[in-house]
Amino acid sequence: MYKSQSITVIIPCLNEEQGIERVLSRMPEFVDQVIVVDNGSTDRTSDVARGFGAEVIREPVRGYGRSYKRGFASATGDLIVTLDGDHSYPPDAISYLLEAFLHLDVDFLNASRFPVRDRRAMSFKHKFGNWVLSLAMSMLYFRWVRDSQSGMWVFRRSILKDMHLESDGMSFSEEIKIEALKSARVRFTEISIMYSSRLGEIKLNPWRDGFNNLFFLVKKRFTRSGR
Ligand SMILES: Nc1nc2c(ncn2[C@@H]2O[C@H](COP(=O)(O)OP(=O)(O)OP(=O)(O)O)[C@@H](O)[C@H]2O)c(=O)[nH]1
Ligand SMILES: [Mg+2]
Repeated sequence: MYKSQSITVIIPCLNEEQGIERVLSRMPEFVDQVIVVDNGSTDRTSDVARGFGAEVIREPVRGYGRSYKRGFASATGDLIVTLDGDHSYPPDAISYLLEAFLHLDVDFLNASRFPVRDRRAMSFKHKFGNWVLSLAMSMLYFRWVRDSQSGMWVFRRSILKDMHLESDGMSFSEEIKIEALKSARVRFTEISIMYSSRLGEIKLNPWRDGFNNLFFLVKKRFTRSGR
C-alpha cells in the first residue's frame, strides 16, 4: 500500500533472467502485487521471478502488448505501475512516481526517459527514432508528448475499462498513451526519470519496430478506434 492505494507492478519479460533479478531485488516493500508476464522465455526468467515471490503468468502468444493485456487481467491494485524486465527503468523511482501521481492528481503518469542523462543508455539512432515517434504522436493528437515510447507508466486500474487496446506488439506502449490522452476523463501528464542501459540481450529491432510504430500511430489516428 502506498498512501492507502494498493499497488500492482507489471513486468513483461522475454529472456530477462539477468535484468529481472536486479529489478525484483530493488522492488519497494510497499508494492502489494508483482506480476511478471513471461512469453515463453527459454532462460531462468520465471524461476528467478518466483524466487522473489512474484506472480508469474505464462502467456503462450508472443508480444509485448499481448503480455500487458494478460497482466492487466490479473492485476488487483488500485494503481498499476509498469516497467521493463531489463533494468533500464529504475525501480527506485516507483515511490517518486507514485508521489508525483498523487500530488499532481492525475490518472495516467508517463515516466519520460528524456533528457537522457546516461550517455550509454541510448544511441543517437534510438534518440532520433524516439523523437520522430513522439513528434508524430504530438502532431496527430494535438498534445505535446515527450516520450511516446516509454515503458514505465503509473495509472489507475479503473481507467482500463474504457480503453480500446488492440496492439499485441511493441506499439502497445504508444497505444495506451493515446487511449489515455484521448479521453476527456483521464488526466495525463509526464515527468522525467533516469534511464540506463539494459542488462541482457536486446529484443528490439529498431527499424522494424520503429516503422511499425509509426504506421500503427497513423492507422490508429485515421480509423474509428483512434478518434
Ligand atoms: N512477455 C514479453 N515480453 C517482451 C516481449 N518482447 C519484449 N518483451 C519485454 O518487454 C520489455 C521491453 O522490451 P525491450 O527489448 O527492452 O525493448 P526496448 O526497451 O524498447 O529496447 P532496449 O533498448 O533494447 O531495451 C523487456 O522487459 C522485454 O523482455 C514479448 O514478446 N513478450
Ligand atoms: Mg528495454
